[in-house]
Amino acid sequence: MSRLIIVSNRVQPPTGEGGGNQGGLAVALSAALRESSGIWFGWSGEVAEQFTGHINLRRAFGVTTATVDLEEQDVDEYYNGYANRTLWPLFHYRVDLAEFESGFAEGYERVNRRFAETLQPLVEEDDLIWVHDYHMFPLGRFLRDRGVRNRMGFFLHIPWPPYRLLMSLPDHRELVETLFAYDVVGFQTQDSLEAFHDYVVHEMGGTVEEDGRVVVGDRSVLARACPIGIDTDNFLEAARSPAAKDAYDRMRESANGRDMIVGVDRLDYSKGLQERFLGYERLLQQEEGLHGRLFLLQIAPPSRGDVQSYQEIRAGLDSLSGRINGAYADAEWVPIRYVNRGYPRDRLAGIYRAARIGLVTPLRDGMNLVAKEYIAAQDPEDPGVLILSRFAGAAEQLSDALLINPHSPEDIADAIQKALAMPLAERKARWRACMDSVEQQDVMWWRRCFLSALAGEEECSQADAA
Ligand code: GDG
Repeated sequence: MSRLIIVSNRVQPPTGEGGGNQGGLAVALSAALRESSGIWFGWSGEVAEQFTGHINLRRAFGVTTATVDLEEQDVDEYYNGYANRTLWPLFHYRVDLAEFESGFAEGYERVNRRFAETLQPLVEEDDLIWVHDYHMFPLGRFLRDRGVRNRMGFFLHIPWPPYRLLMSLPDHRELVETLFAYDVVGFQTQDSLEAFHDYVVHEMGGTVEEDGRVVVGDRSVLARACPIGIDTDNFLEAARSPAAKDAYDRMRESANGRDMIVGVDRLDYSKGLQERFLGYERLLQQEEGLHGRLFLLQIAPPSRGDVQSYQEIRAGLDSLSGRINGAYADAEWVPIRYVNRGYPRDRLAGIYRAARIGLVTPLRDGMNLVAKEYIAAQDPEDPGVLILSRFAGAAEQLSDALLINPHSPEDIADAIQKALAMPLAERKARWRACMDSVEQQDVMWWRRCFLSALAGEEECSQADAA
């Protein structure tokens, strides 16, 4: 078996305690790396006065990590700039929020060159290299320029935008060209894969072959949809832990007989939090009889606080939750419990289980692991109902959830009512269908799906992934 080198912007070594407060990518990669004897390379998250290329090698819980520090200007231009103020909004269809600064693009290129320069000496002949996400599109190109001939793959965790939208990015063509340095490119969904095909066919005059290869002139790359999953076994274990049980008991006690709706999201404008609150407000307007009988617990740990649009969404949510609570709360009931902090993973599992409804309303999301975690945490004999945005990648697999349009408050309000009234038999049937997918297409399946393609084997077919 070849050694695996995983490259991602941030490297978070496994803690050995089932996850801690890690983001989706980190949770998934810790699980994927647990069985590999490879290296996880990326930014340490630390800032140095000057970039030196010094690699900090560590080994923890079976995973070797190799990290480098970046300069402040790198962090501003590459991470807060091009990655999070240009690509992230644009790829989530928020061209109105995307900022196009030439300094960002230059910083992005410079940092990717630095990563390539630092990583290259670590690469051995038979290594497989697996690069992750929108921070790193050109890394493969720069490694090739430095003579790296290994098999290399790229996986995009966020949506790939429709081609006309992508064209609003200056240098869109250069960005897409960089993908042809890889042997395999993976997307979360069929929808993203098709959008990539569209671009290549319409903008580059390329073709899509039956075996999934996308060909432009004499270059080709295998492109496929490989939806990411959660570490289901590990999550079920966390859900059975004493901490989960304790969190469950406390939530039930504090709910005091009321139905709980739960939302758990990084505080990000792509997650549709305002739309969620407005949908819930619509329900309160429509159904006075529900006042005092349910509440929404929104857990939203802040993220990317250095970026202005994130400061704005935070302020907007503070004011919206305040307005709704001000309008509807009484001395014994508050309709929204809005919490700006994270919870340990095992306690989160108990909170999911205590919720009658999981409300997941992103305006766009590559996948959305919270939807899958909510399903995994349910009691099979009395499961809650998942309400899921059709614009989350997860909707392709979890089509038995109640699928909604997050832009419509009415749709959200109706779905909550439907979920509250849903008979046990229907809840069980919908949950079982979703759980089958969460169990079968877990993070290990995803890793096999991608790596078998990267290694040139054919272990998971496109049909499996659909
Ligand atoms: C990106 C893509 C894609 C959240 N709050 C707490 C906490 N979390 C954990 C959740 C979940 C993860 O963070 C969030 O994952 P998502 O998938 O929902 O979203 P992103 O962070 O935007 O992830 C996304 C993902 O990459 C993987 O490919 O699905 O589309 O945007 O695991 O549980 N964890 C803990 N406490 C919290 O308070 N412990």
